[in-house]
Amino acid sequence: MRRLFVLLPLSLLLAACGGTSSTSSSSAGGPVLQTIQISEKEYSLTPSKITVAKTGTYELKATNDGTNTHALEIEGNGVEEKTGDVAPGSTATLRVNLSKDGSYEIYCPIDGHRGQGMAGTLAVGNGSSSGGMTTGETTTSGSLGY
Ligand SMILES: [Cu+2]
Repeated sequence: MRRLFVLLPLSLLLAACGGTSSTSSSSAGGPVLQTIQISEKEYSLTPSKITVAKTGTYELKATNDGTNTHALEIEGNGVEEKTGDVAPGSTATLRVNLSKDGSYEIYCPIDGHRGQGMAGTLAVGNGSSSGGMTTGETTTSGSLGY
């Protein structure tokens, strides 16, 4: 028995829901989508605002460009991972699976450095992702006092 698959021009559909076509699933330990370089020094992270388009596995490559020991931690949406101490001039790589859209905090967990400015955000999705839901447009239903 044979079945004829009629391939319709699906480009519109795929554009609308492009999430599920890939054969390599994005479960834990999937391929690294992007390595993000972060420079650490007293007392800042550069860049401090990072945006990536979609969920998945990322590597945060923290380079200590300062003169004190630093480290890097990411936290949010159920994720909490951090590097060990990173000596001045050294680099540490943190591999994280960011499986949810949203905002994650990145910061140096050492000795109050976070409060002194070694903090930033990593946003996943940002409404511009091709897969997943668009969270930008919320219909305000029921206007008050009509
Ligand atoms: Cu630090």
